[in-house]
Amino acid sequence: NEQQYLDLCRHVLANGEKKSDRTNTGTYSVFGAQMRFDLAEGFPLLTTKKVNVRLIVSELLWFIHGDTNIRYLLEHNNNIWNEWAFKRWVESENYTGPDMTDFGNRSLVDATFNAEYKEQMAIFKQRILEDDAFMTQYGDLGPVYGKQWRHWQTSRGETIDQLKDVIESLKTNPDSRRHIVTAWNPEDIPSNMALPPCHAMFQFYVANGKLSCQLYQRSADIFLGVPFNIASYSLLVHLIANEVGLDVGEFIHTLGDAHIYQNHLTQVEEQLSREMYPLPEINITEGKSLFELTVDDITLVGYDSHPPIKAPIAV
Ligand code: THF
Repeated sequence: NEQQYLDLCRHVLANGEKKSDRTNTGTYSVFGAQMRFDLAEGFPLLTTKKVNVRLIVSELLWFIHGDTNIRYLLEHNNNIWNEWAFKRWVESENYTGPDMTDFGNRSLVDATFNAEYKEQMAIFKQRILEDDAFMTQYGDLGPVYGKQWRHWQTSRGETIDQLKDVIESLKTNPDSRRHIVTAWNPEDIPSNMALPPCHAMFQFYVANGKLSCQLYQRSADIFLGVPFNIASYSLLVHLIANEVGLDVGEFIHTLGDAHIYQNHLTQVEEQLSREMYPLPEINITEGKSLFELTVDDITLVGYDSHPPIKAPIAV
C-alpha cells in the first residue's frame, strides 16, 4: 500500500517536468497518476515519516460539519489552514501591521521578516480564538470544502446537502453510478474562495458488501499534502461505511498535476531511504452517527513510524 506512494515519489523525481507554479517555488511535475489502497490491509497512514493523524481527523470532521472557519481547527491545535486565512487578513484594509506581502516565500529567506511574520501570525490566531466579530470576518476561508459538501448554494436559492444525499443514495440504491460529491463549484471559484479545491470530486461504489471511493485531485503536493489526503479520504470511507452498514473496500486516488516542490527534494530523498513498517488500524466509536462524532471517537492503533520530516508549505 505505502509502496505505491514511494513509487510515485520515485516516478516524479525520475520523470517529472521542471515547472514553475502559482507560488513561485518551482516543482517537478507529472500529469496523471493513480494509487489504489485496499483498506482491509490496514489504514494507509505513512510509516516512512510520522504523520499527525489528529490533524487529519479534525480537518475531516471540520469538512463533515460544513464548517469553513478556521476557529474550530485552531481549537484543536490544527494550524494547516492558517496561511490562507492570514493571507486574506493581511491583504485587507483593516490590517495595519508590518507589510506581509509574499510572506510564504519571504519568511523562508529573511530571518528578521520571519520573526515579524511569526509575531503577526500569533496575534492573528489569538484574535480568531477570542474575538467573535474578527473570527466571523477573517477566520472564514469562503465557500471551501465544508460549504460545498453540506450547503451547496443553487441559483434558485436552495441549499444542497451533497453528503447527506450521497449517504441516502448509498442506502437506498447502492448500485447507482451517481454517488458523487463535488467541491468544484465553477460559480464560486473566481469569487472569494481562499483556494480553489484541490480534491475536486469523489465518487463512491458498492460491490460485495464493500464501499469504495475514488477521488479526483486536480493538484497534488506530493510531500506535504498527499499523505494527508490519502489518510483523510480513507478515513472518510471508514466513516461512511459505518454509517451505511458496509465493509471498507478500496480508496482509489487519481491525481492531475502531481508535483514535488523543489524545496522538498532532500526531504523526499530522506524518506525514500527508509524502510516501511506494517500499517496501523483505525478505531471508530460504534453506535454514533457520522455527524455526531468528535475527534476523541477516532483513534489509531499500532502506529509504528519513522520520525517526522519537516518541510515548508508553499503558499
Ligand atoms: N497548499 C499546498 N501548497 N500544499 C498542500 O498540501 C495544501 N493542502 C491544503 C491546502 N493548501 C495546500 C492544506 N493541507 C500541511 C499538511 C496539509 C495541508 C497543509 C499543511 C503540513 O504542513 N503538514 C506538516 C505538519 C504540520 C503540523 O504539524 O502542523 C507535515 O509535516 O505533514 C492540501 O490539501
